[in-house]
Amino acid sequence: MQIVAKDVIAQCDALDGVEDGIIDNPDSCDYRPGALLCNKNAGDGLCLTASQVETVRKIFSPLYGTKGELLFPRYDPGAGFSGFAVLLFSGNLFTFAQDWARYGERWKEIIWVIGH
Ligand SMILES: [Ca+2]
Repeated sequence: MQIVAKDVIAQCDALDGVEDGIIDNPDSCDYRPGALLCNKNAGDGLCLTASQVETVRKIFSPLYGTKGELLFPRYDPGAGFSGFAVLLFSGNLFTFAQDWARYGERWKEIIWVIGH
């Protein structure tokens, strides 16, 4: 994801008037990852496949539900890809959400027993 982070900065850093490696107003950044697409001139793996470019495009695009409702605005350009992003983009459910789905009914029983 480092290649994407660098490209985001390259495209959007100067939009706030200062080239300092920080995107002060992510809403002004309409990041487009297409320039990272591998072609015959890309040599050292510093490019993305078409599928990866599409995934990155989706990460930086709003997510809408089946009825057109906004589910998630988008990942802010310049937010980086460590820490919380690892949880978001790992392909796995959050641990808490996963545990809630797995043990939620059991927790209700435990809470009921404690309360009575
Ligand atoms: Ca800046």
